[in-house]
Amino acid sequence: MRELIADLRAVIGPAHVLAEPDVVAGYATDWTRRYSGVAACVVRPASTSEVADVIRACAAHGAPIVPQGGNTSLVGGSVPSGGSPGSGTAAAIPPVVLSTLRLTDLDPVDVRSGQVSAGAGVTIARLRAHAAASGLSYGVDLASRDTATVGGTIATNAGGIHTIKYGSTRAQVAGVTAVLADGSVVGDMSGLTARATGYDIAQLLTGSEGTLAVITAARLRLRIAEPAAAVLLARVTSIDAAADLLARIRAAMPGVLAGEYFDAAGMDLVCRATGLPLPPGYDGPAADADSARARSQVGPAGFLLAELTSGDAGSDDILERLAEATLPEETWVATDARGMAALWAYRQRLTEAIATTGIPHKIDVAVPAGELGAFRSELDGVVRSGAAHEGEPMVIVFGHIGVGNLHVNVIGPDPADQSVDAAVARLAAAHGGSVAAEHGVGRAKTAWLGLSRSAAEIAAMGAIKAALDPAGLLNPGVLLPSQR
Ligand code: 2HG
Ligand code: ZN
Repeated sequence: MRELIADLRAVIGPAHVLAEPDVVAGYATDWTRRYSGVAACVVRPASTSEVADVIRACAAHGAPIVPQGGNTSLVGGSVPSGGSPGSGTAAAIPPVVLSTLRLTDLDPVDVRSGQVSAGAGVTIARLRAHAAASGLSYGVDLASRDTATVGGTIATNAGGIHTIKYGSTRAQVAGVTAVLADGSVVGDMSGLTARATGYDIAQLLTGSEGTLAVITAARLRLRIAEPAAAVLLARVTSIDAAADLLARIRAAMPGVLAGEYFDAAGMDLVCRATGLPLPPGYDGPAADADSARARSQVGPAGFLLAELTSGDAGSDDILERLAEATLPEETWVATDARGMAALWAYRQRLTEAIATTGIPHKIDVAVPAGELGAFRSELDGVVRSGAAHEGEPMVIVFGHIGVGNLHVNVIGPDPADQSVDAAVARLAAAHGGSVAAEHGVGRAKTAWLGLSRSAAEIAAMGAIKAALDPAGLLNPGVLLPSQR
């Protein structure tokens, strides 16, 4: 291992090979603290050619490589294995974490093509601000925007709050530059849409979770900016009522930028944990953890949040059109920036609020629109029977209901016990859903891939992996069961 570190220092300079155990441990632990592992060191290359040099050096020593962007993965996809749930087989040499955070080049926006070239380490917030300065917008936005990176969001095909309008990251990717396991550089940053020259490597790498190559830069499509003109928050009696209300709003409005759902238990928790004021007139969060937990067992009521764009119409027109959607009695609408941010805060601070209660089980699934109600009503029972634990677990469901993407958060069961995660994944699959929606498969869900993909598809993915990374060096144990 000492020789590996010396070789890495020789190729990218000693300052960018971090080997102090405390520092390495920080990179080897994920945001939830549920997944952590062992790494030989952390490397921070600053260019595609340095990434290639690092990969060649690692390959020469047989050292696995774990690519890492902002380390906001919630499924253990950006940290090495080592005893956490779903960890891969340990290799002889611990993996090297390859941080992309110094790949920060951001070209001027190409207004003619409506595209921009960005380094893998550029954050989504920086990219969005850069596009906005040219009157354009990047179609992906998510709560972790200040930390999540271009490379990481492509690797996981991240979704976020605007998927209902612009699609997931896949729809924004016009090209990438990437380094393969043998150190060769592939990709096409021309951004040409009219191009039919064989396999589309950028699309193959989108959602490949660092298992086929390390993405170092991307050519991204931008959209004409459609600023939010109103945000609506409505109390609904069930998740089905939320989906129906969203459908009515979509029929009545020119543009829906976001359609989000969260359980009433989530409103309780977010207000209690962050001190946010309640929406005026709402009958208040449960005063203590026990009543919040009790409310979470019922799980019938929740909130729909919709973000709307006006097209050419002004906000008066939006309010008139909203009236056509027959809104519930308890509905709050904001048309000024501050009011809109205040309504969004209930939804966007949920992850942070849940993190204050301990280490949650986070199960990101997709469920067909027609199955949302059945899935939600069976969920609490499935969670209760799915894990051995003391006391009642707290279940909070929220997510991007406009695309059927739900984040099931369960607090209570031991973080090391995966039975509750498996039970929820099986429930989603039983309702025709997907075991992974926008967070990726990571280390957490490799065992359940077969619930959403056929044996032939998994074999085809394995064949692609074996062809591009025969030694299994890139992110072993993530997405596909480890070959090592
Ligand atoms: C969100 O939609 C993120 O806010 C995080 O995908 C989801 O914390 C989660 O479970
Ligand atoms: Zn999400």
